[in-house]
Amino acid sequence: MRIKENLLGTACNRIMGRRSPLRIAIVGSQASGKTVFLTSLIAHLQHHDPKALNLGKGVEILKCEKLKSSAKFSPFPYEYNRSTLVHNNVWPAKTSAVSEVRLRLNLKRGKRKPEQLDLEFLDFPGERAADFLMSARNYNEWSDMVLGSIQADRCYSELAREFNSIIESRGDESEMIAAYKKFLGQAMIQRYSRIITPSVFLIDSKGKRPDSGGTPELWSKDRFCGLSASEQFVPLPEGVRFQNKELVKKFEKRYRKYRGKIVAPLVNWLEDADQMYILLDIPQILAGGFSMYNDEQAIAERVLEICDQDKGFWHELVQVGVLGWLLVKPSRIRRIGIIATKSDMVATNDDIDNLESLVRQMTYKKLRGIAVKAYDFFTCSTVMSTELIGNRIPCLRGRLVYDENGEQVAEDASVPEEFVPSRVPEHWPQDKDWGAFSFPEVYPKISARRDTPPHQEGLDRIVRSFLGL
Ligand SMILES: Nc1nc2c(ncn2[C@@H]2O[C@H](COP(=O)(O)OP(=O)(O)OP(=O)(O)O)[C@@H](O)[C@H]2O)c(=O)[nH]1
Ligand SMILES: [Mg+2]
Repeated sequence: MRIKENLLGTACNRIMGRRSPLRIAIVGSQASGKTVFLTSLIAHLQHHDPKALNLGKGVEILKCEKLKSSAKFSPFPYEYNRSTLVHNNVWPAKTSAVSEVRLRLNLKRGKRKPEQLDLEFLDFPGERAADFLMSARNYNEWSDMVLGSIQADRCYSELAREFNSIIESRGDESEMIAAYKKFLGQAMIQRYSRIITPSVFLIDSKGKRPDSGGTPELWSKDRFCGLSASEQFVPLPEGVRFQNKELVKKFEKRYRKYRGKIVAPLVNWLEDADQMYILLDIPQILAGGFSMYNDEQAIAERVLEICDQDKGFWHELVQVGVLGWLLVKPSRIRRIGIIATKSDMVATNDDIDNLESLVRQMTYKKLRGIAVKAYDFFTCSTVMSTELIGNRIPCLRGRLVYDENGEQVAEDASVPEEFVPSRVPEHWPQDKDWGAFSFPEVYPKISARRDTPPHQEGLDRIVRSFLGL
C-alpha cells in the first residue's frame, strides 16, 4: 500500500481516476536489458526530441527533472551509467543493488496546457527475480515449487542428483546445505541459471558475486543460501519435511527472515506499480537452448503472478474502509507489456516481427489467465548498436565484443565489421530441431554529445503506452 504525502491530492486523484506518481515497473532476469533501457529512457525524457522519440503529433516533453528518491532505495546511477556508455563506449556494469528513479515531466499535448506528471521506476539485479516466488508462499510451498522446477528440467535434475540422494538418505543439516549450494554452483556454471533461489547465493545483500575463478566446491564454502552462514535454508520435499520437523522449523524461520529482508521491499514496490513491463532477451534465449527457455518462462510466470492480485472491490473495501480505499487503496497493476529487447541484434524486419511473436507465445497463456485490464507486446532496442547492411544476405555491422575464437576484443581495438546473425524462427523450436543460434554481442554505439539520447527503435511505442498517449 502506498500512502501518499499529500492525502487530499491523492483522494482527488483517486476520485478523478488519475494516477500520480505513475509507478512503472521494468522487470526481467539478469542481462535482459533493464539498466540500459532505463538509462536510454531517462536520456530521451530529459532531452526530448520528437524526431528521436516520436510520442505522437504535437506531443512534447518540455521539461524532465529528477526528483529525490525515497529513503528506501538508493538513487538510480543514471549519470554514471550514461557516462560509461558515452565516455568509455561500453555497456553499464551489471546491477548490484536496488535503486530508484523519480522524474517530474512537463508534458505538452497539442494545444492543451502543459501538464505535470510524476513517474517512478526501479532497477534491481535480475538475479532477485528468481526469489519472486517467495512473495506469497511459505517455506513448504517454496520448497515444492523449487523442487518441482528442478525435476521438470532434464539438465537440472541431472545436476541435483547428489543433493537429492543426501536429502533422501537424511543427511544432516550441514550436508544438505553444502549439497544444495554445490548444485546451485553447478547450475550457475552450466548456463548461468536464472532460477537460483535464494538469490543471495549469486549476489549477496552487499552486492558481492561469486569469485569468477571459483568452483562449485569453493562457492559451496564461501557463499550462503540464506542471510548468513548460520541462517541458511534449502528446499525439502514433503516426505523429508514430515520426518524432520525440527529442521523444518529452523528453515521456516530463516526463510521468513530472508523473505522479509531481501524479497519484500522489492516485491512490495512492484506490487504497487500501475504498469509492469517485462523484458525478455529472445536472442539470448534462442542461443541458450530449451533449458534457458524453461528458466526464462518460469521467471516471466513468477513476475506475472505479482500482477495477479485482484482481490475484488468488496474484499479491498472491507480491508481498508472507504477513506482508506480513497487514500491508500491497494493498487493493482492495470497494464502489462511484454518486451523483446535488443532487436538490433537481428537482421531483418521479419526477424523483429518474429521476436514479438516469440514473446507472445511464451507468455500469452499465463497473461490470459490473470486479472489485468490490458496487455501488449513490443520489440525494442534502446541503444541501437548495429546497422543493417546486406540486401540479399541479411547482414549487420557493429563492433563485436568477441572475436571468432571467442576471445574478448578490447573496446578501443574493436572496429565496425560485418557479420551475419542467425535468423529468428516464427515459432519456438522443438528440442530436436533447436539448432545452434548465434547473435554476436556488440559494443554500444552512442553519440558523445551530452544532449543527444541514444538512437532507439521501439522505445517510442513503449513510452506512448505507459503515458497513455
Ligand atoms: N545490442 C544491444 N545490446 C544491448 C541492448 N541493451 C542491452 N544490451 C546488452 O545486454 C547487456 C545487459 O544489459 P543490462 O541493461 O545491463 O541488463 P540488466 O537487465 O540490467 O542486467 P542485470 O543488471 O544483470 O539484472 C548489456 O551489457 C549489453 O551487452 C541494446 O539495446 N542493444
Ligand atoms: Mg542492471
